[in-house]
Amino acid sequence: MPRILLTGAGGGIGTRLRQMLPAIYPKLRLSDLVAPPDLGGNEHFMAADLADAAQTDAICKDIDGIIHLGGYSVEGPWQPILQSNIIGAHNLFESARRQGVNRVIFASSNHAVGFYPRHHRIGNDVQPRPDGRYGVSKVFGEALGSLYADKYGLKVTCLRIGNFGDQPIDQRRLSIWLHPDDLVQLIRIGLEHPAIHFEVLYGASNNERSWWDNHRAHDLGYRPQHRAEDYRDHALAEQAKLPADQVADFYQGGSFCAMEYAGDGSRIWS
Ligand code: 15L
Repeated sequence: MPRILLTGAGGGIGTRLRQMLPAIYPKLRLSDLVAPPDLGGNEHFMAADLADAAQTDAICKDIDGIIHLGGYSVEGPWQPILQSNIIGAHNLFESARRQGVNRVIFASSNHAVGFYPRHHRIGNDVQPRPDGRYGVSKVFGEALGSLYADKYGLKVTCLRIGNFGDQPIDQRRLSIWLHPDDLVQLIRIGLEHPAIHFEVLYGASNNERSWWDNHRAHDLGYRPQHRAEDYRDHALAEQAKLPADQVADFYQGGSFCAMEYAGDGSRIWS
């Protein structure tokens, strides 16, 4: 029975996975900067600051597989992203190597490729086009995963997560939505599939409007159970309440692309 570490256990995705994973992986260790306030007596929690290598060593001890959600999860200032997502991701992979962890799932993001236009369908082999400092940190994490797979033999799966939740919340999310059940399916592939060496998969449900070619996930057995179009009317009604934005509406990364945007706007019409 594999011993699994879930970092970022107090975040939005982590909180949901805390409910879903124990049935599949009973030996689950949770970690975050501070314990979730509703921590149950049957849950195993270890606090850790990812920027501190001694602390990441401690949480990785006696672990077979890591689901690494921990870190700064949106666009923001450089310093916290540097500490949590750059230094923190390096510490995590390094501790995984030192402690003999076998597999790592790295929670990457659609924002690693957010500056691809929406009309451009992309696979998992395109050049990165991050849409902010957060996106750059996700590109860095994917690069670390590749290095630790090739050089040190870790089995690494990077999930470029779209938008996680029970339903798509606007038009953009109809293309990138990821239902919790489908994320669990992808996690199981990363932690259990015998063919994993280094993979980049898109964390997306069965979305008719997807901008991503996720055939590699399909080849590994991924069969998403949830359809974004089932929520189309609600998502489009929510979209109608939002102001139009030429940059955000053109690029896959949406509002992350529009933040601080001072680029060549003529590219949008070319
Ligand atoms: C992400 O990577 C963020 O963590 C999440 O909060 C959403 O903003 C999501 O991307 C998205 O693009 O909708």
